[in-house]
Amino acid sequence: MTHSSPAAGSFLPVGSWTRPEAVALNRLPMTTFLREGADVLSLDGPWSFTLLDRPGGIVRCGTTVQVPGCWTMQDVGDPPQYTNIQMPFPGPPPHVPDEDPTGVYRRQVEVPADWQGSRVVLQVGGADSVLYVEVDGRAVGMGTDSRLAQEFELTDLVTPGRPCELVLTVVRWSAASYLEDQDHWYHAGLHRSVLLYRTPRVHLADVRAVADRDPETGVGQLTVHATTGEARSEGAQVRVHLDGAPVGRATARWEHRTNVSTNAYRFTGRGATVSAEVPGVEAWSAEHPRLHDLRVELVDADGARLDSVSLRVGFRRVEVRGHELLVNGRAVLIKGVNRHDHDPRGGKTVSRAAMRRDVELMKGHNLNAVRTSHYPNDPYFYDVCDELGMYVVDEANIETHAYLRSLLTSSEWGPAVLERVTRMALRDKNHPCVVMWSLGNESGWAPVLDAAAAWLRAYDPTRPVHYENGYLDGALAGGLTPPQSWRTPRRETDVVPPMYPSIEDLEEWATTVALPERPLIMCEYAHAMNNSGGDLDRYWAAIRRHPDLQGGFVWDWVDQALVQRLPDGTERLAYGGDFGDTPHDGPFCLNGVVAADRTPHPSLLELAHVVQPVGFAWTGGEGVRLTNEHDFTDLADVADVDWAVTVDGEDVAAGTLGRVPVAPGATTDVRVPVPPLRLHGRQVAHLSLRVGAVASWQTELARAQDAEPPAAAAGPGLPTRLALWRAPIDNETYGPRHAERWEQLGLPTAHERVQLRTETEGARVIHEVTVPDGWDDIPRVGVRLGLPPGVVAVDWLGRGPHENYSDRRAGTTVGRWRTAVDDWPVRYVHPQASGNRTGVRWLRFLDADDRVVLTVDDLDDLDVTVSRWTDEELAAAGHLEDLPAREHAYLWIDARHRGVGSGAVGPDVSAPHRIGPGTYRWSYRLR
Ligand code: IPT
Repeated sequence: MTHSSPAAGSFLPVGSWTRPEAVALNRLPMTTFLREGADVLSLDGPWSFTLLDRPGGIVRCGTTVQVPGCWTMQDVGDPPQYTNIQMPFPGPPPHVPDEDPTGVYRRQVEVPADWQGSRVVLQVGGADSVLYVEVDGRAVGMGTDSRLAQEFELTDLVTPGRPCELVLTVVRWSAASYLEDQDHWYHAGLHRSVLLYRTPRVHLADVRAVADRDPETGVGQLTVHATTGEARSEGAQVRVHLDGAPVGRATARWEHRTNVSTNAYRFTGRGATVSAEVPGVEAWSAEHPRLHDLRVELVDADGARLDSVSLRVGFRRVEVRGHELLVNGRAVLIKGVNRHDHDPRGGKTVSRAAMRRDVELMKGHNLNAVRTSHYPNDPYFYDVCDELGMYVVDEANIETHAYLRSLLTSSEWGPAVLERVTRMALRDKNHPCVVMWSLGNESGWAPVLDAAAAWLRAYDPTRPVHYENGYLDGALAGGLTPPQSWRTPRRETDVVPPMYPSIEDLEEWATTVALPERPLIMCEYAHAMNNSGGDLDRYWAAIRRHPDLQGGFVWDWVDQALVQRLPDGTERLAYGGDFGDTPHDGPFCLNGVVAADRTPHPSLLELAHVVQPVGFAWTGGEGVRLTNEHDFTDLADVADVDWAVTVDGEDVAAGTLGRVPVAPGATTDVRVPVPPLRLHGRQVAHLSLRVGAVASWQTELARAQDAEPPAAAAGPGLPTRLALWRAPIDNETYGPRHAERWEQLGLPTAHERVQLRTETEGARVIHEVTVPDGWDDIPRVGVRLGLPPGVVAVDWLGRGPHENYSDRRAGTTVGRWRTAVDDWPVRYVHPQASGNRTGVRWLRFLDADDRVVLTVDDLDDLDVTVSRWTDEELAAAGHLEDLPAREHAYLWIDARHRGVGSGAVGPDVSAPHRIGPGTYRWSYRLR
């Protein structure tokens, strides 16, 4: 290595960032991080920062930035860039642009005086994408892989009690970027914490704890491998305590001896292994995340303590048996989401509080699994998953999407692949939450992936291996189509993890194709781009019907919108291209079931309902069958089962069945004491059941058979206009190009050509329209009315309270709801049609004094939208702030309204939720 003077900013072996095989130099082996308290010196906070236009180039900006933090989010003149499949810069690999923003971080650091005699290590939590380290102008090392910590030993470079200068240089674009071609924002900088830590010279370098538990007998088997570091200490012992009690000890082995046969045949490596049986140990699961404290000590021959570390373990067993993934012997259903580290202000820097909130929100919405798409997430996230209970598929930071079929077949990328996979496993091995290792995403197939899978299986036989592209072999090699193409998964994956399969393909797989020895778990499905998430109920009906389907991970958890400050000082939520980033992929980064600020989207509320762990079915009369889908929890331990009867949304009776014992996986029949009902006119009665916050259900009990209620006074005759179009949702713009087709059919102006026949009978308004032949699959058949001025709130009876569509309404109930007009639509970052409500029977529009301005009733379970914006305005807007502020609002009453599907990437709206040619007739009363 060469180094320039510190004043020049950094040492960088020329061109090393452009070499795929230059993975790391002088970097320490990955271990589980075990130090805390006074042994750690945080270097988080402000650092002096210089941005160069390229490594060793000219200064573009000198300032102070926060660590951890992406410099792309700190106004230094180098914004983030969003691309999906395409690389953010031109290739071919390993070409790296000459102009290559390079950040030089500097800081005075004083190692505490009482660290004298200790070993001192620098840990850089995350550097995007290549890191170079120097201390007082002396080159220390370098390394790649933006999503794992890198450690360098500084013991001989620093003097405790005396300041030194630490310089961390980060190069933004590198050969490594080709391995990090994920669909996300490209940021740059030190996005995770930086710290120094100390250990004794003779120390515990790493601990690997395997905590197995036999689900039949409840007997735990604890095996602790402690690796000892550095110098030699004859007769030293490793001692292990579980929850404070000693469970075993073993003598540590140290160095290779001079005797060859001892070395060759007996010495298995430095350290010690302690094993112990733990009878009757409580299991860890996502439902009961029971953790135990493990303390590992290194003591010398005289019993004096040399070193001591603590960690938490959970006893559980994960295995693939036949076509099932078993956790503690149960084929758990994977109710998962894909998660990127994303914060709307921090980019890849996510606070601990935000990570905890993510897991709490997931748990609160009945989810039990996360795939860390598509790289190891922040280490704290796994601590929270251990503690709160989530099954994690831990994915290595490998995606070569733009060069999927070719890149990894070149040998120069091999070392990086092995480093990324092995270092992830070495970091996360002790987390009970990690149930599978994943080799990465969309990187084709190459022998080095087989090698990586082989390494994982040898190192850690306790977890299956997952690889998304591994199931695609039949498609890539043999030209087969799903589900036949899933039949020949490569050996590197232990599960079949298809992406965005149709329900029909899943059913066919389960009934005619399925492999007897590999579970099917969808690694991505139900692409939740803005207004999306149709047919989730049908996916889950199929999953529950077929033991060959075991759930999956929705794409994805959070909208990757970023807060952008505009020149006038206001802020907006930005997507690809908004920062002048080119190339870019526009709003394709907005696929979250929660908004960037973690407000749940209606798709999450639907998901929470369809995966709820309690099933209900009407068995006739007063009978309801309860199914307990928990794997390890009796229903009686969850909450009371409460019931309520409503008539047109008003409660008429309610009660509780108290705690109902139902064993995990079992069903039981209960009787609900429904009172006799007398219904009139068009009244409808519903029965609802609820089990705490976990699950709810509603069914229609009865409908009145009487004549219509008497007609009221004549309506105000608001101007109405035919509506056959809606502002296309992203699922209609991307994927199937309905938006274009509708434009060609002239749907936005169809009211000028297609006749709407309207009759009135007293207050009743009756519409009829004939949708011409050939107008297949249009978004709606309805009318748009202008509402009187002064309307600020809506009170209605129908499905709610949140937005719902015919293919995404399982998570709603029929009831009486109220909302502000402004809150009726959903503020998707990329404006589009939103806010539909199905099954509407009446609406009342209220002014600021709560006076009823207009009543629209006698709707026959129609689809209704209320909005201050027209479809034309929504379709023309790129961002929310492009929409006009308006006093008055519009009301759409539709005979039919198209579903949402998930067609941007995945199945389009299914047949029952499409609208075609024919004559439609619908009516309502205006008062
Ligand atoms: C798939 C990717 O794995 C994911 O990262 C994301 O890009 C998602 O789809 C789309 O939003 S790739 C796609 C080609 C199926």
